[in-house]
Amino acid sequence: MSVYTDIKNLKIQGASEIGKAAIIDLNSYGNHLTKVKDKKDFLLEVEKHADKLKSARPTEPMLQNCLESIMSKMRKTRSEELIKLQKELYMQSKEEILRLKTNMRKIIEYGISAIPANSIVLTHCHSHNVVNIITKADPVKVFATETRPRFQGRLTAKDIASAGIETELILDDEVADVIDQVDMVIIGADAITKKGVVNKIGSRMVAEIAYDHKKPVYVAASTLKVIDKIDIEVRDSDEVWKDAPKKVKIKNYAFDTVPYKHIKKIITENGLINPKNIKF
Ligand code: RUB
Repeated sequence: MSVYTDIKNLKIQGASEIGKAAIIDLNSYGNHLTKVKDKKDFLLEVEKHADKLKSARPTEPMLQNCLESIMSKMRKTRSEELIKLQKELYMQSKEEILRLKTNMRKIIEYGISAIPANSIVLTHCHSHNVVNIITKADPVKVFATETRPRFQGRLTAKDIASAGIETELILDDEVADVIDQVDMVIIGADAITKKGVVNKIGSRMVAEIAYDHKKPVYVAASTLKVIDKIDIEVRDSDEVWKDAPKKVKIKNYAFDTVPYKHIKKIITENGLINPKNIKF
């Protein structure tokens, strides 16, 4: 299986992991090219591979931004020989990975400061930023939604329980029933857009319920996810109901948009930001 297929099939999931896996794969692809004629040929092949990786999840700005950042530098390279071009691709990929790691480390630090001692936290889906924050902040209890239809919430529950934190997996439909028990909601993001934060389908419902019950909603995300707007990914209806009767229509949106009204702060690598201050 290729990294492209693993991203497309959600074997690799979560914006940050997708970005990281794509960068590593782009570097590996370029470094295994032996039969290219010249510099132009090398750059063309690498660009084609970057485009293929981007198309695995076209609505993931972090994936697009990371690969674009590498390619924009590669296009300007003065290196001519294959070995030097490959070295440069390696250096640019390494730099991009370091940027992702540094951003996540800072998001974790700021995120920990947003979770008061003895808190009960609710989260939705599986965000690597959120899991890292929660496991280090060590709240007294975490509610994790199961996150239909692909159940990424099970990954979250598993990670948090393994860190020794009391964890309760709940049905997505159960959020309203437990919200009064929680102190705060913290979710990740796939995109930070002008209209709001785009994250796993159901995030909007979770945020609206929290808002109605006066519980703060925090979003943990790198500013590498900032983009004017994106189309919401529509996935195969089989994920929802495999042998559904033909007359039953199913629209399987992967994400929804949480309006800023429902978000208290966005935890970024630059600190806790008021959504109004995001620069597009
Ligand atoms: C995962 C999801 C995560 C964000 C943020 O969706 O919505 O909350 O990607 O993740 P999917 P991270 O499973 O469809 O990829 O904090 O890891 O970047």
